[in-house]
Amino acid sequence: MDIKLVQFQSHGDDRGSLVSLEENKNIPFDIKRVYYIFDTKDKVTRGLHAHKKLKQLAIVLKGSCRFTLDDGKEKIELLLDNPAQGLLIESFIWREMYDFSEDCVLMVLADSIYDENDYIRDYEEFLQVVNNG
Ligand code: T46
Repeated sequence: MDIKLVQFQSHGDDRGSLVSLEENKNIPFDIKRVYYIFDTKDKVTRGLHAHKKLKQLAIVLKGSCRFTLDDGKEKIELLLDNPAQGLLIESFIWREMYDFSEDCVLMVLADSIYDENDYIRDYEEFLQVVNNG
């Protein structure tokens, strides 16, 4: 599946920790957009879509949440709970995010500005596209 967990270097000392993100270095694309999800209510599932072109990298800055990732052939479940770790998600991966802790702050770096036409929000349509080209 076209996803990857990226481990960032954490610069730690007796004051605490610092992670630096640089486009086309530890972030493998031009960063065109940053958004973050927080204050997520109990039992909420977000996502429920795939992207046609968009590449993104998700980092949980605080707290934790779970991702289910699905390329139409297999499904992977992941817990994100480490701010020094990023989840790289390529296009044509169906994603669902759930089990957000109350304090979860999920930041996402994207390689393109927001475009609703890039979303596939219907799971049957997603399966058709990935399985029949
Ligand atoms: C993704 C997952 C991980 C904007 O106006 N600009 C933006 O950049 C984004 C991302 C969203 N919006 C608006 C569109 C909706 O009215 O914010 C509202 C909530 O967006 P959405 O329902 O798409 O949020 P999620 O959490 O289901 O999905 C988001 C991203 O949209 C998506 O690309 O991969 O996070």
